[in-house]
Amino acid sequence: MKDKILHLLRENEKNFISGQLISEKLGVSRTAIWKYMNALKEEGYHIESISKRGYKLLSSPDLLTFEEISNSLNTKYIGKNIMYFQTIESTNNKAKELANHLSNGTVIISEEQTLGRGRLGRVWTSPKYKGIWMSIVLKPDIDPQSVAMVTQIGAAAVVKTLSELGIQTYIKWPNDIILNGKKVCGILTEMSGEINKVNYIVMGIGINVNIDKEEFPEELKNIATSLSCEIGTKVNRKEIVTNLLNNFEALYDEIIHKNSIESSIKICRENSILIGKEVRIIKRNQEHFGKAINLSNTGELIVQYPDGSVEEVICGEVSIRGLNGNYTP
Ligand code: BT5
Repeated sequence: MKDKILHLLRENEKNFISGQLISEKLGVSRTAIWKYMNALKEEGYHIESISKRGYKLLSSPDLLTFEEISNSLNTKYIGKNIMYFQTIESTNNKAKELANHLSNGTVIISEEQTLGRGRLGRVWTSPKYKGIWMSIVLKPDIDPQSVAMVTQIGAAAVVKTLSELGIQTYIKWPNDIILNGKKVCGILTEMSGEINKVNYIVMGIGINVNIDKEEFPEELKNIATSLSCEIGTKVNRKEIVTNLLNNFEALYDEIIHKNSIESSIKICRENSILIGKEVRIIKRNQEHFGKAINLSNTGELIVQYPDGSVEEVICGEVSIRGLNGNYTP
């Protein structure tokens, strides 16, 4: 019911709509409407109410609900179904739990995660209302070997979205987005499938939007940042989510319709922090040293080793060699 009331307020934005009219349209009593209005105000909606004139929506809070996001979404299937939580253990966990019953493109989003995860079971810090913690459920008809490409599509969509807001970020292959030398976003792509069939993919994206410097746990203070920390002002999360979903669908459609991720790879190459750098790669607990020379058309990192041999690396943990010769994460 709250959603319906909000919808009516939005349709009449800048005008008053009377309690009587809302009550007739929605078939509920005026007292009930008054209660819903109070609940909306508590959620942060700024609603003016004047007796005999009714209600007027003045501003909406920066919540990531379907109502708030769907307004500016121009996708065909990504985000057409949004499951919104105030708090959750992990949006990836929830997505995996429900994936078999969810439609392609469903987005699970939460204001907070209590057990947010990175790769290999690492912890992902996800404080309430301060970031974007969401997972997209995808059901593509592609080979399981191609699933890693989805991470590159996600990374490209994040970088494109932030650059459209005037924020230049870089991709540290395969799944980190870097702003002014620190990690501002991470992507965790998981899948369920058989040898030659993908049942579903869950792509989790975490973006630090309005986290203050002091709010990061001690161990992250030197390696993590948020958009607001770097820009100096609060950033509207809704706008990022809608733009990101719009951009993601456009890039993802390419793999579905053309079996290519050319547009994403172009963005990943142009904004790579690794290409041209001396790197250390850890794969299955083994260290390899070389130079990152390019990304392949399917998103592998092309590395040249000191003996001249070249390898297309599918996954791994990469660090860059600094001026002092040390490798920083
Ligand atoms: C990642 O893993 O970067 C993937 C992060 C994915 C998070 C999203 S949020 C929505 C969805 N639901 C989930 O439960 N997860 C996904 P990895 O490359 O393994 O990096 C993890 C490392 O990043 C940690 O070990 C920390 O060092 C660091 N880290 C943790 N929280 C961070 C944060 N908020 N910002 C920047 N770095 C962080």
